[in-house]
Amino acid sequence: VINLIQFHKKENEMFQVNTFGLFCLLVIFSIACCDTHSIQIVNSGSTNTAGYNINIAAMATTPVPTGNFECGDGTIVLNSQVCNFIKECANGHDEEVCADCTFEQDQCRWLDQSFGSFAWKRGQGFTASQNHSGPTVDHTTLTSPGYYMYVDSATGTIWDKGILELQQILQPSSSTCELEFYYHLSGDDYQFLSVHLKENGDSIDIWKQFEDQGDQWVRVLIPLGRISRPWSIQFLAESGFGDGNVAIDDVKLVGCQFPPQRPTCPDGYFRCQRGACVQMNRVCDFSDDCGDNSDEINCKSYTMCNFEEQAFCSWTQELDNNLDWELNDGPTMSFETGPKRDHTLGLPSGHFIFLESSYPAEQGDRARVASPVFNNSGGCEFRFFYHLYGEDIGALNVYTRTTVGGSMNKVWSKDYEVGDFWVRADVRLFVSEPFQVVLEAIVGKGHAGDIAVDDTSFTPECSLGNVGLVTV
Ligand SMILES: [Ca+2]
Ligand SMILES: [Ca+2]
Ligand SMILES: [Ca+2]
Ligand SMILES: [Ca+2]
Repeated sequence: VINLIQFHKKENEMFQVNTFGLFCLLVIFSIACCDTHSIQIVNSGSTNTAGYNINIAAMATTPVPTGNFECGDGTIVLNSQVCNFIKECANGHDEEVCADCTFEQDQCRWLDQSFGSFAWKRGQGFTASQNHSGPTVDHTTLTSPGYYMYVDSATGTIWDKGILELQQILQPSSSTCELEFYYHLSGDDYQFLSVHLKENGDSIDIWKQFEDQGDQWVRVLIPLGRISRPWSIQFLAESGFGDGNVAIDDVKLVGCQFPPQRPTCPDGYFRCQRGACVQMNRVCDFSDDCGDNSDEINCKSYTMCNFEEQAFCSWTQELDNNLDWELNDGPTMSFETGPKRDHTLGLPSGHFIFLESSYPAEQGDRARVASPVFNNSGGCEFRFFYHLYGEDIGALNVYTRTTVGGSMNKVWSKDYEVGDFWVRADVRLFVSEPFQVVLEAIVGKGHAGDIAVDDTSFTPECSLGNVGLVTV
């Protein structure tokens, strides 16, 4: 039985529902000038002699100016403060409408953008997959009523692309930002799932998988690091030859937030303009650790190179070796090795220096660059970001030297694959005479051994010397 109650009320005038027994209330409303009003349940309901009562009213709301976001508690923030990883709404709502989604209530801000029938859908329990290769439960609840997003190859033809895209622009992230999600990939033949980072029309794949994982949810954690421009994320599924199924669940951005404001900062910490505290060694390292970039403003006493405007800055190629470090942007020429984006910008348009390990390079070949001459006034530190991705990685070494052509002192080394992301290195230098730092990359056993470095910086305790080193 449906009781249709039609009413027309003025602003802020309440409407009362009176009923006995079990009931369900469906409110269909239309209001003139909807953006200035909201329907509100004025009280949560009570029982009296007239039955069960709920008061509903169309309440006038303060209009939200364009370019602003309503927190939902009466306060507003700028649109640019939404998903900037700093809670500006008192209720934190500006950071709750971003990428995170369990898909239990709805699809959050994730929208299917596929062109054909091979499209992402919200599903639960068994999928419609012909051989039931899809999940039977979701990941959030591990039960069949739980929801996930999926694409089924039975609905598409080979190489069809299913695109699931975040409709919310994310603001620049902190350097510890990671993307976590769970995926279910099963079927007879290749079904691809990849994750793409999108920025101003550019799109790069930051993760991909095409191997059958069986009937299980697999966790993925992708280090995103600092991304210095507004960005978004896309999941891309590609249909293979046979019947298969790709599903995702529990998407979450982890550690992307900036440090909270504090009344004072402890010793050894830098006080950001916005009142947050970051460790002193994070100052002037080409990474906005504060969230307002104030740790990257007064850097005159640091010797820094981001390989953007000034190519190699004060790094010079060494001539006593058979290869050169090269300047590059975007992906390197080889598959499954080398960075696809730099560290400074976190984007394909950013630059870095790298060793190309493909032919004609041979195993054991080395490339070296040398820093200017420094004096160490005590506590001198060399910071840089490295990228060691590929199964044939040779070695990345850091040396100090006090003469040219004499012996070198190895102060840092890595000779194995780390992964497809940038990693920070802090090297404390203990040399007391005037010295240079030498960055050396060595070719490994195959072409999948590209080695890259970006964002080098020396702290103010490394003061630039005014004479060269003795050549022996
Ligand atoms: Ca915010
Ligand atoms: Ca779920
Ligand atoms: Ca920093
Ligand atoms: Ca760079």
